[in-house]
Amino acid sequence: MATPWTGDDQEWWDWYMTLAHDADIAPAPLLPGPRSATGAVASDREVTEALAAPYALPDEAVAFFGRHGFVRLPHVLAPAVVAALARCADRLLTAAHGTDNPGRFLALEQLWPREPLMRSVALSRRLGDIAARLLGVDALRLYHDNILSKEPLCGRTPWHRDSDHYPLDSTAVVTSWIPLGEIPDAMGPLACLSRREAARALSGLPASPHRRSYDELVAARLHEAAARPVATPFAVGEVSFHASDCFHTAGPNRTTAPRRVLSCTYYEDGSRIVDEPTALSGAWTDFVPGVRPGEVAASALNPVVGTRAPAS
Ligand SMILES: O=C(O)CCC(=O)C(=O)O
Repeated sequence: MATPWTGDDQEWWDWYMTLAHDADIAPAPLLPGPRSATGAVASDREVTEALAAPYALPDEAVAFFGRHGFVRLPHVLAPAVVAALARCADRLLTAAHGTDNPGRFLALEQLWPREPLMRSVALSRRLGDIAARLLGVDALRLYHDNILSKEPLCGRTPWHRDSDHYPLDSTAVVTSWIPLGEIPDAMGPLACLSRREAARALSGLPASPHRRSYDELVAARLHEAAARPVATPFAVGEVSFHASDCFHTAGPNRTTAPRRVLSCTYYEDGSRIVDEPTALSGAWTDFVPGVRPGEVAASALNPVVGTRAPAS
């Protein structure tokens, strides 16, 4: 794993998803996906304004994140904003991959430099400030943005924590997970394990998150300890944030509709690229271009997007 990844980001995800030890799921019967939204769709200007507006983040949510390493926040986005983002994601995914991708996990990254609506999300003051307050740091930079589409029949996302993936020397790293519609159980909602449960069940794991046996071992240890992640369905507008030490997985998509989310990762300003990024860091040089191992991660593609001070 010491060798860097040489493929592109989609090739990385294609490989990564094979690390789920029970990746294959029975082909049928698939359940119908949630009913498509029929309400209003926000205009581009409305999306940008909504994503620039402050969110009233309760102190209890910050405390919950500190204790557990993740938090789910309700009503971060209005349904009309979600509908507009879902429409944009659909257009981009269809242009890149067509419409028939059973069993695949599709990822599009670094969209914000070229797509105005994706820029509203990636550079969102609302989301960036939430992330900075959750981590308790003064300023956060963007690592990358993503559209993630778990297509019908795609299996589990392997158990992992992001600190094994990002080539950053900081523990102050957080990722948003923004559903582009309702995500019922059968679609594979993100499932986060609390820090307490991870400490109880997973201490001393071998450092081999690049192997299928790692996912299997995590699942077996959790089963043995009767430790369970929070894996409940997501409502429209709800957004989850997870810290880089949060163990997480997601179930298979057993529905006829793709499970789609936007996701942005942020890190504390001043963080550096580690000395030896591994293949688990995937196409990291696309996200921090021109920055070499050991240097401060602050390229032109890593703007400061969140501060702890409440937005005025
Ligand atoms: O969407 C998924 O299934 C996995 C996402 C993930 O691992 C992450 O956002 O860190």
